[in-house]
Amino acid sequence: MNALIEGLNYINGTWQDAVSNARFDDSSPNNPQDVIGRFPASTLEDVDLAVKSAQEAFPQWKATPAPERAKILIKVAQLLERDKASLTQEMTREMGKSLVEAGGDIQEAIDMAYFVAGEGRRLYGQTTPSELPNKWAMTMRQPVGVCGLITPWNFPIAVPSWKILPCLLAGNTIVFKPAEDAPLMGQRFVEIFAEAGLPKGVLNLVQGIGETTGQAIVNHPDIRLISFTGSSETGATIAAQCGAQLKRVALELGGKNACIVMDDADLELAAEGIAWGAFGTSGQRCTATSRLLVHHSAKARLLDLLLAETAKLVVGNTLEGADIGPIINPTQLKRVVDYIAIAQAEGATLLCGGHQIESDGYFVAPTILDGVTPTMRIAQEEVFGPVLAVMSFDTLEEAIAIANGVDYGLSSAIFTNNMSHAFQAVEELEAGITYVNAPSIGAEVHLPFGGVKKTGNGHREAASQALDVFTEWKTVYIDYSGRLQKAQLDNN
Ligand code: UN1
Repeated sequence: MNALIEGLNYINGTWQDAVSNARFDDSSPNNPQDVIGRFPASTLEDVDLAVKSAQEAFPQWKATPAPERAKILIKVAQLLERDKASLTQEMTREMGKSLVEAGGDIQEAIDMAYFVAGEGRRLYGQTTPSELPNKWAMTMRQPVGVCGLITPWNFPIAVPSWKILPCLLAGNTIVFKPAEDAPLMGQRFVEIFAEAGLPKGVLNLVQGIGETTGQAIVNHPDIRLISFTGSSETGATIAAQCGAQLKRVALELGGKNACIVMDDADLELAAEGIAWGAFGTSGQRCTATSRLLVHHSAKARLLDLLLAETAKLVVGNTLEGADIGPIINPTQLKRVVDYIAIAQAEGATLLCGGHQIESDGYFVAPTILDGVTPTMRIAQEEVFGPVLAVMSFDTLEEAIAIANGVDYGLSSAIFTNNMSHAFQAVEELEAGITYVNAPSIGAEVHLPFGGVKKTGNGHREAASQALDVFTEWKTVYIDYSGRLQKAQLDNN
């Protein structure tokens, strides 16, 4: 058995316990008897210390040239590469996704670190002609200040990397709270920044529970910006709280992602893609395929193929090599099982799965529900589990209307070999991301990530667009005419 890890906060360059000394347990969803460690249950006092440290570090970090800041990110990438194998094991143990997926999560952060480091030598502003002679006009990016970053457990290194890396590159300082279901990964990530030589106070780690620690961060008057990934319900509360404080807020929230399969599609490819999109990470991705919309005439064959693909998936302890791991905790497990029951009560038919698997961990068999109609709760609400709702249609217009008939708009997919169908879907699907002949999961870090409608509030993560979240635009006018030139006077 591994030794129990006594986790710590990281404030002003020092690893320390919460002021109250309170702690919470972190155990493996593969087997809750496997307790990984105990982490600080931080309160407002700890958040206060972290904010003060971030405030003190800010002027120096802001004044550090961006290419110099970027060098630390390169080092972070190298250290992640060095530690990838051990981090992969720890991630699978802590939050249960398969070893190959955990390795992919860390690789995403490595890719992101190299990509964002390149921005250190770009961070472009614009110059533009002034309307007046002998006057110069330009824009430049500036950091926002102290940022509060609150991240989920399902991508416990990748999603923090989407936020922390561009936030640092832009010259901000940070109070970071990882999810209480994956505190070890948060600590490991911060250890890497410390080893890479990030100056003290620039990145502060405050572990804790969302309702207390997260709330203290959101409501702290000296934090200028909140970036949060999680449920739409929590996101709406955070948005309201930030709104009242006139605080910047970037939200990445839920999804109810549809995959459309046309009768002209490669059905083998579609079946393989849908099984991966729906059941990868046990469906615990905001991009998971949770609705399958299939053309009537392709339905019987596609479902046969899909059931065969699903039957191949090994569900169980991912440390022992299973493809599909556990649900993260008992609360989520109950939610998933309840949704399956609600769907059946509303008239859906179970094609496979539908039950919890008897074992030590929180496992649910991959579940496919047929006969779903667009107004059922299973067709509308995010489950965050390995549950796929199947609906059918006659025309692409009908499919797009069903796909768009939900509150969310993160990812979407269409399988078709007809170019017109593909482009019509790209044009009309109300989603931040559309895949053609690929499942709804698998975003690449150099493209913007985010959604429309209740999936967020209009921001994008990753890619160079992330800089729009973490910078303020400064507009600069330089008048070298030597006289007072009055703009906006009608001299005509
Ligand atoms: C999330 O599920 O919170 O593209 C975001 C994908 C993942 C998404 C991560 N990288 O499926």
